Formats: sequence, C-alpha cells, structure tokens
Amino acid sequence: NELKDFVKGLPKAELHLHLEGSLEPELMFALAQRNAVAIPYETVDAVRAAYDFSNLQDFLDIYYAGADVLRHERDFYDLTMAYLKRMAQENVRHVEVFFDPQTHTDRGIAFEAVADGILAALDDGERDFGITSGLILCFLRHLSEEAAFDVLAMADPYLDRISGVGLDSSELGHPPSKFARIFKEAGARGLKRVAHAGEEGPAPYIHEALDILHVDRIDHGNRCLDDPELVARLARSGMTLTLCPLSNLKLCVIDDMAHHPLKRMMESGLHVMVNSDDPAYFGGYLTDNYLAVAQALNLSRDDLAVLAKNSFRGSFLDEAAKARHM
Ligand code: ES4
Ligand code: ZN
Repeated sequence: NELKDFVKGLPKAELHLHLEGSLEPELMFALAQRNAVAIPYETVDAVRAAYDFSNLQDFLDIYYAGADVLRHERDFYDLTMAYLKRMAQENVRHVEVFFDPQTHTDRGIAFEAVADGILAALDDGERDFGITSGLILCFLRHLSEEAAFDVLAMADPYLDRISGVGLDSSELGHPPSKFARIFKEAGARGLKRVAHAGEEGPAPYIHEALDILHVDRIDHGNRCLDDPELVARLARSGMTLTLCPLSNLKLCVIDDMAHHPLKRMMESGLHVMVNSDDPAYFGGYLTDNYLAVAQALNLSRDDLAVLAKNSFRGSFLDEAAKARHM
C-alpha cells in the first residue's frame, strides 16, 4: 500500500541490529545441515512457533541456542550478507550492526572466523548495494568485566575496522557500572560507546550509561520516561535513543503497540529513531518497525521523515556523509 511504499522509499539507517538476531529459521536449518549440527526443531514452522517470549531472558535463551549453527567464517558471511540484501530492498543506506563475539568464542569458534566473515560481507554489501556500515562489538553483560577484557584483547588486530563497543544481554542485575573499566579502556582506544539501557532496567541504569560509560548513544532507553529530569537532559544533549518497537512488543516491554512511548518521546524533544533489533525473532525488519508505530500511533509522514533523518543524525558517519543522506 501507499504508506508502505512511502516508508520503503525513505532513505534510512539502522543503528540497533544484532547480526545473530537476523538468523532466519530457513538459514538456521541450512547451516544446521551444512555443519551437521543438531537443532531441537523438526521444521521451520516449529522454529517460528517457539518464538513466543514473555521477557528478555526467555528470548535470550533461544537466541543463544540458535547461534550454535554458526560455526565457520562462511556462516558469518552468509548471515551478514542475507541481512544486507534485505536492507538493500528497503532503501537502507547505512547500518551499524552489533555482534556478540563471546557467544561464539565461548563455544570454541575463533574470533577471527567471526570477524572476518562479517567484515567480508560488510565490504561486499558496500560494493554490491552501496550500503555503508559500521561494526559494533558487544560485551555480554551477564558475564564478567574480566571476560570483556579478554574479548577486547582478541579484537585488538581488528580495532581499525570496529567502530565501537556495546553492551547487551540480560539487563536486570547487570548495571552499566559493572563495565566502567572496559568502557574507559575502549574510549581510550578511540572506540565509540553504546549500551542497552532502560529496556527492562530502570532509569538509573540510563544515568549510569551516561555518567560512567560515557556512551554516544542509548540503545532502547524507553524507561527514561520514568524520570522527567533525565528526559530533559537527554533532549538537551541531543542524545540518540535507538528504539525497537516490534522487539518491545515481543518481549512484553509494552503490552500493546498503541502504548509504545515513541510518540511521547518525540514530543518531549528526544532524538529517537527506529530499528529492528532481532528481526528474525521479532517478526519484522526495519520497514515493518516503522509501519507498526506509524499505524498504532497515527504518525504523520513528516514524523516518519523525522525518524529517518534521526537515523542518520545519530549514526557514526562523519558530518559530510550525514549531510548527503539528510
Ligand atoms: C537483545 Cl533485545 C536485546 N536486549 C538485550 N540484549 C540483546 N541481545 C540481542 N538482542
Ligand atoms: Zn538490542
């Protein structure tokens, strides 16, 4: 329909996408066969039926299990290329994608196989589709800060190809302050810093991400609305919040898309933008996420254009490149 064509046609960037969360059941089956890995599902439909979550941890358990089919450099290449192909069809011009190296290195997969596969696909995605990209290395917050230092050491030879570090996985009980030293080290090495905060965790976790981790963006950040002073601070500083509407619905962060805070956040002067988070698990890619909030919150075309502009404004592109997209 018309609105769908409008959103599809808007030049967009995606800044909150976990590559492992773009693993479609079809590719999971193909890789399971190629690598002779057993998976606990009979059919693609059975996989999709299992994607029924009541909170973040429910999802994470299934997401980490699914990643077990990723074994070789080529698997990471295929995963990344499938995502980029899809983005090319939706007029996505720039992506900054997350990967979770610990999910793989802890299973005995070499960091190099993961990074080389992803980076080769990102290069080919720019060559074939003109999609520019950044790669963000996420630390798993349910693991120790010491383990995060180990993964940063493995990434050392790749740091010129990594834009920044992030923080993801189980939020409650694992506040940003747990990672103060590793984020300081990452900053000293010239890396950008982002962190999931205020998805399930409370507003003080967003304060910690700002004051202790010195983040350049907040991933999710929904819960800032509990703290009006925090909202004012985020608005004043022009901090980008990477919202993920379908994710919030699937993980029961909201009970109905009509209750999604995106519109209230825009009205409060927050720099929000739209993302898909883990599209293979949450039932939609970037355009689907724009459409879900557009319909549920009655967004105007101007609102949607602002969201698309914010997606470039909040990116790590240089100012000249941003200007070309906006
Ligand atoms: C994630 Cl939605 C979400 N939250 C936290 N960590 C994650 N890793 C992948 N998706
Ligand atoms: Zn996320």
